[in-house]
Amino acid sequence: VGQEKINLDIVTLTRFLTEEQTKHKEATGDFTLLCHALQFAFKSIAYYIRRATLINLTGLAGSSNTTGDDQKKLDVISNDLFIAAMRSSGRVRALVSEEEENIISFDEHPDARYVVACDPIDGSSNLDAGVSVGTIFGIYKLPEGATGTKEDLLRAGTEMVASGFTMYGASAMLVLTMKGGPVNAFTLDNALGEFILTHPNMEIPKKRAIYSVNEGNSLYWEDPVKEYVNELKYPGEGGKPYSARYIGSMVADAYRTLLYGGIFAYPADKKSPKGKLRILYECAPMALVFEQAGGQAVNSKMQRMLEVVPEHIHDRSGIFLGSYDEVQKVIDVHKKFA
Ligand code: AHM
Ligand code: MG
Repeated sequence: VGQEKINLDIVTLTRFLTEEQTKHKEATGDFTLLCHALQFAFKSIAYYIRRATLINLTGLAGSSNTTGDDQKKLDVISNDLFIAAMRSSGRVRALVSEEEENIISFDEHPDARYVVACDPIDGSSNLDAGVSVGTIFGIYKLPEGATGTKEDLLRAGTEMVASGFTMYGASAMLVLTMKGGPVNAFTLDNALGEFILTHPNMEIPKKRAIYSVNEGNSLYWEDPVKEYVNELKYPGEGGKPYSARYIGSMVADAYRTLLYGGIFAYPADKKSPKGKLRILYECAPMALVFEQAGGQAVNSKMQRMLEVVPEHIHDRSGIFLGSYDEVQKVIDVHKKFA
């Protein structure tokens, strides 16, 4: 009496992965090992982010990455941690990172069957302010005989075997989905050093009156986007306008959208006709998560995001993702203009 009931049946990520593996008779355990390396990378990055201000890791590294963004010290460290983890897993043949101009091949593991695309720290403009950032990843399996060249990564998101992201927020939250399966989220218990399954079978609410977009770009928006956002803000007689929420970290904005519903958008516009966010390691992995949670994700041409095939590894796209009905509204407004 008066004692808290302690849950003795905790599903750690390790247990979850083991149970998943035994469900698949043909599984070799390679994917499980890759996921173990992933979770170690997330824990390490979370650890450095939490201590950044204390150990002089805030600020710029003095370099810039392929797309010309100034790199923060934590961008560089997280990228190195992520690459080292993928390399040492022995299960990754090649990797694309936002922070690396070229694909990285792990030639020491010629038989590895997976390729990974990642943004080691997404939302880094928020880092020094202690606002949530995240790591985004997409995993592809190599076809027979493929050696993990750039071309092996220039594939539609529909071909991913798994994707997800970790948000480094009040807690580190790992959202993971495997192709054709549910979306599960795990919370890092810092004391145990384990990701614990806290949000099994996530389903995004079908609709919710929240929109998330950098409205400072509205001067450059195309007409359909302007009209769509105006409809949210000025719903007409008796309608209630939407709430705006924009963190400026895709991972954090997406995580909230997944949980509460609503829409997140980074449209292509007159200033950035190809959009800002990258297809391989930002848009496609998120699109898989949102579709498998019951939502939708489309690009600025209203094509299904997962079917877009990039021409180059760092290609960008406009994106709208979120609740099924909210994304449908964007599609419908665009149809009127077509
Ligand atoms: P980054 O990968 O350089 O951090 O940029 C990606 C970030 C996303 O997390 C976020 O959605 C977007 O850029 C915010 O951009 P803006 O500051 O233009 O609103
Ligand atoms: Mg990014």
